[in-house]
Amino acid sequence: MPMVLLECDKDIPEREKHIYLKVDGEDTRDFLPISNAPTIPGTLSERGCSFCGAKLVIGGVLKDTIQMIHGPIGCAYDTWHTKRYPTDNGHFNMKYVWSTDMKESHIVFGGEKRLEKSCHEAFDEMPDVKRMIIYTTCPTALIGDDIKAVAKKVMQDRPDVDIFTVECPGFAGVSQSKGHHVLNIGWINEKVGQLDAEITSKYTMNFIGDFNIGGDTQLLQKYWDKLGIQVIAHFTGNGTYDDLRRMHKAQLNVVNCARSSGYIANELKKQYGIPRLDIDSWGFSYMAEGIRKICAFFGIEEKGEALIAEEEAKWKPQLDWYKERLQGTKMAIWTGGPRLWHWTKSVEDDLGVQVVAMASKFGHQEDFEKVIARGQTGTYYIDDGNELEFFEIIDLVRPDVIFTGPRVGELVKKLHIPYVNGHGYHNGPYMGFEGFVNLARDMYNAVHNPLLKLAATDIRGDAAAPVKEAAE
Ligand code: CFM
Repeated sequence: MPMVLLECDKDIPEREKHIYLKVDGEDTRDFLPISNAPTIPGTLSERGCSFCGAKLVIGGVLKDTIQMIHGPIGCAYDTWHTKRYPTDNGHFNMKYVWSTDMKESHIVFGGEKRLEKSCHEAFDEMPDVKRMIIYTTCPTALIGDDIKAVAKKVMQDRPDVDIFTVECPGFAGVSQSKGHHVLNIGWINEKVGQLDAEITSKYTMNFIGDFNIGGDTQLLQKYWDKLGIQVIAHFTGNGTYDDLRRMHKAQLNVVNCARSSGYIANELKKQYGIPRLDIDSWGFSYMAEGIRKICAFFGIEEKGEALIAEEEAKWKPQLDWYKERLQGTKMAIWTGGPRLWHWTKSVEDDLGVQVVAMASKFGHQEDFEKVIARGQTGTYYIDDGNELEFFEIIDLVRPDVIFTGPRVGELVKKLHIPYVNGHGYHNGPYMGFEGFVNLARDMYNAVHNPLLKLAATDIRGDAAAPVKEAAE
């Protein structure tokens, strides 16, 4: 029976439908874990809210845009400085946060005036910045503040600015996934098609679903430059607001994160007839396959082969050094969703690593279909996992390293299991050829860190004695 009821879940047996163990001979189509469903009361979810999916994941990556969060100050805190998406203009996006700082009286009497004032204050304070995204949050959505009307008024008062609004309060959906969707659809319908693009190459594309985590976008950009492909817009790594208004000008949409950004690629196809091509950007085999697919589209296969050969010659020896030493390492991946299917086979093929457990916070059915197809038998696949389940799974599969966020990572460290930041990376970038060597290096450093043994030493009682004696 591939669905698993863990010991810790006996009081919330509904969790059984969310945990799957891949076994030989089962047809996965009959046993897909439930996903993208409301969190079951009683389980302590690791999910983020829908506002976070729009602001922290997609909009906040832009390098030239004021991110105005219309809500209490707390809504701004966790969307500031907690993500690592650098930019080539001095990381403007990571240095500042803007909030209307709503207090009780504003909730009672309405916050539109306050929002209008805050918009002007922000533009006055930063006269070089002319673009803004305004987000609603739970309280301002509940009191019905009309942020679109405020944005319109501010744009009338300041003809040189442009403002986009995202009406996706935290409660809008079951997880951050809803925020991705709202931002994607709002942007294509309200902003794409507004500006013309200067075309400098015969080959043009948008790169969709790269958020420049640890410099991923900038690393891959070197490949596109070498291939002579002009990237009209990055959605949204190291991207600008205005480039995203030009997305309709590209010949091809290349999608990395299908979960957060597949929606806009689909709409670009529907509304503008631009084809969509999905690739995996992590791992040597996948990256080479992605470059081949893109080059085949443009008819520049030879250039693609030359680039792959050059990169492999440069980085493969280092990858192989790590592969030799990481063979058989047992890894768990507990992130949002897509990285499960992007990584499970690439670490297996390129590093000889075995993935033994995977947990997704907000993946949909299609993400589980992909990951279960690519993953191994004997592996656990969990939707919306919680802390107790993580501990129990650790006992069952004994991973050597866990790729997850700092929240869960700090917990597993106490069990003397090393973690690598699977969201923001330890020392990225991780995409592309060079990036995958970085990932291998961080995994190697984590698994072989001698401090782990020291941390596991029980210093109560006799074990502490020699140190004490030596000090005397
Ligand atoms: Fe896409 Fe992302 Fe991810 Fe994501 Fe995320 Fe992320 Fe993630 Mo953290 S856009 S779905 S909402 S690849 S922030 S950069 S790492 S959970 S698997």
